[in-house]
Order: sequence, then structure tokens, then C-alpha cells
Amino acid sequence: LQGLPASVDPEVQESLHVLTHRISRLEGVLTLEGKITEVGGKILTTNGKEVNFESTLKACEHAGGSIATPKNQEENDAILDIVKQFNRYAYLGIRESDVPGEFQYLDGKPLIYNNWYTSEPNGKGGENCVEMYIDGSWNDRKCDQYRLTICEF
Ligand code: 289
Ligand code: CA
Repeated sequence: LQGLPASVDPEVQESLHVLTHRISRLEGVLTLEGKITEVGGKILTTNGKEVNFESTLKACEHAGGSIATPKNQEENDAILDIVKQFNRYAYLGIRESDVPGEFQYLDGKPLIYNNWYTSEPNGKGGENCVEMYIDGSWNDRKCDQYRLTICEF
């Protein structure tokens, strides 16, 4: 196992090695079954349910994760795969800031990547959430729509 100090008890090291191996096997099985997608260390999954933004946040948090938040094109594509599979739009972990027309991550940090559809965002303060369309582009939208729950871990 990388990054473990040499002082860690060899038995503990061995246990961690076995656990890591078992977890990556489980990830392999879940990936093959289409239940999870791995992208750059993130795991994405859906429960197939469509709920509003607040309920999406709660469902992901309850599961120990957070709402899917694409931070680069690779992650956007991975979320898009799920959106396409279910043929349903999904809310993303992005919200309008106090400045109308400016969007940010849920922790308040500025976006480092975006994939807005042409002429979006256009809500000017009236559409505070962001949905992903079936082509992977983004639209600012009211938060009360029923959208596919996609979480990241
Ligand atoms: O209420 C407006 C929304 O339903 C959407 O309508 C159109 O698809 C576009 O104007 C979108 O930007 C908008 O969010
Ligand atoms: Ca819009």
C-alpha cells in the first residue's frame, strides 16, 4: 500500500492490503453490472429516482455522498452516460450565487469548468439550480423540477 509510514504494524499493513483488494474487486463487479461508474477517483451512481433539488441533496447525503458535480469534461461525460442511460435530465451540484447569473459549487467556490447550453444561463436570478440535458450541456432551471438523482462518492 502506497503512502503508509514504514512504522505501521505489518499485520495492519496486510489487513489494509487485503481490504483494498476486496474493495477494488467489488468496484469492478459494480462497474460491470452498470451500477457504478468510476471517473478519476470519483464514483458515480444513481438510484433511478427523480426528485427535486433539495431531495437530491438529501438522498446523496443520506447515502454518504453528495450530488454529482462535474469539475471537468471527463466527469461531465461520465454523468452524461447515466443521463443518457435513463433518458432523464439530472440536477448538478451547482447553484446560483447571490450575484444573479453567477453560478458556484455548493461550497461557494467558483466554477472551474462549465458546459452551458447556448445562451444559458438565462434565468437572471429566477433559475437557481442547474440541470444537465441529454447531450451533456447545462441549463439553469428552477429547483422544483423532478430530476434523476445522481450522486458522487
Ligand atoms: O421556465 C423556463 C424553463 O422551462 C426553460 O425554458 C427553455 O427551455 C429555456 O429558456 C431555458 O433556459 C429555461 O430554463
Ligand atoms: Ca435557463
